[in-house]
Amino acid sequence: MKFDIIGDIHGCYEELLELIALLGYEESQGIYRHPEGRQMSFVGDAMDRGPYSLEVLRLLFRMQDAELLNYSPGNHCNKLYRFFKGNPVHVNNGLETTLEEWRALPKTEQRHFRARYIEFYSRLPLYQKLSLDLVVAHAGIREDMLGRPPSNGIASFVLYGDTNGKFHADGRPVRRDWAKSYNGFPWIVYGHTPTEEPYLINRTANIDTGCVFGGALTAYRFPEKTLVSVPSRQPYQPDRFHRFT
Ligand SMILES: [Mn+2]
Repeated sequence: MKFDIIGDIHGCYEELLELIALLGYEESQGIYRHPEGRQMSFVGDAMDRGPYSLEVLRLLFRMQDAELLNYSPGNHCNKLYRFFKGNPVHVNNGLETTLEEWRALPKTEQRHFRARYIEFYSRLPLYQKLSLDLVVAHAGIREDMLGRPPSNGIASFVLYGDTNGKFHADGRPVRRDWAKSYNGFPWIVYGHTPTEEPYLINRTANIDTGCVFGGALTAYRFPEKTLVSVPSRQPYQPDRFHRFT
């Protein structure tokens, strides 16, 4: 099986459709299939901050209904799930934009969307083991975590990354670069931390090129290990991009 792994979308529906077309997928009744049988995979964080979070999610729901979805959640997916379940969450960091779209729906559609999202999320794996040599996880994963039973430690790593509980003065978490010391066999494709260019090191690929911050939406083709991207239509916010050193 060959895969096209797509980075953090964050509501950038127009760029997503453009990228899917550029990758050669064809649409029929809202479902996207590749003539050569390739499959899409997503690193998560489909929603929040960008303009069309609900449309992105509806596309993912249809793919899930057609049993063609390879998707594992990011921290934004997890927070929306907790909100819809009625748990107390801070409505910030882009969740407010998704909720604004959702609250604009008629009440019955709101209820239906919430129930569909809860079902969507509960069916997702923590990370995707797509083949012997390919794993997709939102913020990455360490090799020693692969194959271990799910735990809070693994869930936290996969959703939020390799953080040490410390924060910069502006409130951003201090991010540790697990990929720099990764020496495992499977390729790990992930997102979560926006960078100006895909960050490729060892057998890892961070493909969050900050589409919602005016960068690009990027796909990593596997096993070819080539990159395909489309430019963002959002305003460029240079201070939102991380620099791995
Ligand atoms: Mn994220």
